[in-house]
Amino acid sequence: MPKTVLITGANGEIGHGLIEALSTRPDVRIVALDLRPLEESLAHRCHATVVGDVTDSELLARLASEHSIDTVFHLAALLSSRSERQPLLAHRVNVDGTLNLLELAISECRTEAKDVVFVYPSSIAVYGLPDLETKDSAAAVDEDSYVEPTTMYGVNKRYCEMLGGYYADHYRQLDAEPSRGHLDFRCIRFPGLISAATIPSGGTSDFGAEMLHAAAKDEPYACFVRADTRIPFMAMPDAIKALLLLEAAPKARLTRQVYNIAAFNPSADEIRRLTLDAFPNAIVTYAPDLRRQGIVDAWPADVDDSAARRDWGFAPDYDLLRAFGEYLVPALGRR
Ligand code: AKB
Repeated sequence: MPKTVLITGANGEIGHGLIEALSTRPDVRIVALDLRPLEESLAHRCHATVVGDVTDSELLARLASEHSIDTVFHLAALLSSRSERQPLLAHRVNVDGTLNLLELAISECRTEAKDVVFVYPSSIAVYGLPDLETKDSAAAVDEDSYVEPTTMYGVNKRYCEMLGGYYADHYRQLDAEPSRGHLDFRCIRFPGLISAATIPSGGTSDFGAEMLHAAAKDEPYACFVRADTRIPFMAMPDAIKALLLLEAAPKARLTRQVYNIAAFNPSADEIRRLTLDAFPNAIVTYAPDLRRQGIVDAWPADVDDSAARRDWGFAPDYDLLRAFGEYLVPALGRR
């Protein structure tokens, strides 16, 4: 029987790559949900496309009645900068929306007596380093250190990590009869992601991608963080690879529900220099936005992803130089 995979936020940065990767698998039927109609290049790859809002529980109930969901990739979210500007909307989408999807998944488990894998993208935004001295001395932060988010987005992501753990391990624990189906919650804390296919919106790690895409379009770019700002980044193909690896991993191999993954952690100026190497006429200046700077200064310079490498074999294909030389610059040149 084909496996039915629900992808929320399907039109987003990660959604594009995930649909392209999953649609090559004959055993997978994709149900794509997004606020906006799916681009035609993606829609024809899906078994069904639904235009709607993850906060609409009636819509989700109808969706669940029409499809027997086996796996959920819940990508829909407002990112960190936009969440700071619209905190109540962020909570509604990032938390209430996730609660709705967890309820949809656990209902599938209980009514069909099957396990549903729920893959959830969290973020380095759950970390809150207290000051730059601590950030510089902390080196690679593991999953259990400095989990003190300072943004609405980071708080949302941390809460939903815990909510997923509740639905997986403790849901309705006072019921007389335990459910025969279980929700299998799996979570990745993503670094900043850089895609050649899409320009991010609403993130605070977006300076990396914005700089490169502006240069490719021969537009000047004023970077909103300092030149020495350093956070973890990853090329989008490795993010997609990680989601698929984690989803497919035997549950017995997993020693935790929430995993860091890492690839490279350049400073903003290292990104600028590689951008200028690729686009010599680019004009990249610095105009730090002290408020947004404060957000990324609280994020770790690097994360420890040894658990992901040990438990489910994650290893990035792209380091910084390969990401630019073999993925970003060639793809942007073609675009
Ligand atoms: C953001 O910048 O808000 C996101 C993230 C780091 O999770 N890209």
